[in-house]
Amino acid sequence: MPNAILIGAPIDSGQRYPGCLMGPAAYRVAGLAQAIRDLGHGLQDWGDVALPDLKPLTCPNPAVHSLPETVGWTEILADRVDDALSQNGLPIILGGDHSLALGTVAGAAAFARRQDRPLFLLWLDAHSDFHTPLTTTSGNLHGTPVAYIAGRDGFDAFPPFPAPIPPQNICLYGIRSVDPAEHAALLTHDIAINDMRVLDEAGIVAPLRAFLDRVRKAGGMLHVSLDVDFLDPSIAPAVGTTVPGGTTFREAHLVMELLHESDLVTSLDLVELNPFLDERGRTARLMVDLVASLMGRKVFDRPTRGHM
Ligand code: EXY
Ligand code: MN
Ligand code: MN
Ligand code: MN
Repeated sequence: MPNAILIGAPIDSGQRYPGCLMGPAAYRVAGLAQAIRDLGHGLQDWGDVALPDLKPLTCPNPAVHSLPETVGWTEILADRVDDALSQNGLPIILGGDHSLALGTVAGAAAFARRQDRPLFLLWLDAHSDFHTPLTTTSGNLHGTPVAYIAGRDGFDAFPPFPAPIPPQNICLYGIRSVDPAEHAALLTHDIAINDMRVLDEAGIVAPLRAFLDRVRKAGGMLHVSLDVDFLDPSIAPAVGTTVPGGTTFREAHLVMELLHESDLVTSLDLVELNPFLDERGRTARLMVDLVASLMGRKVFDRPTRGHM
């Protein structure tokens, strides 16, 4: 595995519940860097990204707020993630709300295009985040990254997405909250929608393995975007957008273990942690443990399973 590169993204402008900007500090306090080093990986911490000067930008949808900030974060994070990948690193972005993925995936897409490799996206989230700035009713741009990444219209204020990810290369996993406009748009895109109904029936493993097999066969890069609300609120309360019925502790660890065994992950977002809503740091610590599983922590080291 390449060296991990931590990139702090202290962002809470993509939604209205203050506190996500404390996320990068919480991950550092919870020992993320040491947990990764303890697994034998090299690690650099590039510190927190600073918001560049803002451009005056407006949106036809009056509900949208914080557009100049969100575009600023998008530009700087795209650059940082591209830089980290160009240095042969594994960028791990410490959010910050999910609007940061507008930039991080753009950076991964720019790098993948130069490498002439397809980029795949695994979106671990309660939400589909498939609004555009024109369809969002909350005006919270953390609900829009998947639409930007898939090349939907409505992002005129943003840099053109470097190479939109074909819908077939996008996998939504764990979703259980989709707004009507998102639902209508998803029906016209061939995105793999593994909502909780699918995972309840098929189990947590088979749909993920099928997606990972496609990434491997294509020689693809894989960006994973892990939203705290992917997890059930009973184990991960520190998020402003809790939705009941999320993944359990064991299911979430199994997802991370499968991702490690696949050896396919090339960049990772940790988003929506709001330490102000946490209970004695338990959500931050759980997220650190999940990253450790993704980076190879095991209870018992057995030979790698045949097909992984
Ligand atoms: N769909 C809702 C909205 O657009 O406001 C909720 C979005 C929540 C997004 C969180 C980050 O995953
Ligand atoms: Mn650069
Ligand atoms: Mn999200
Ligand atoms: Mn979410």
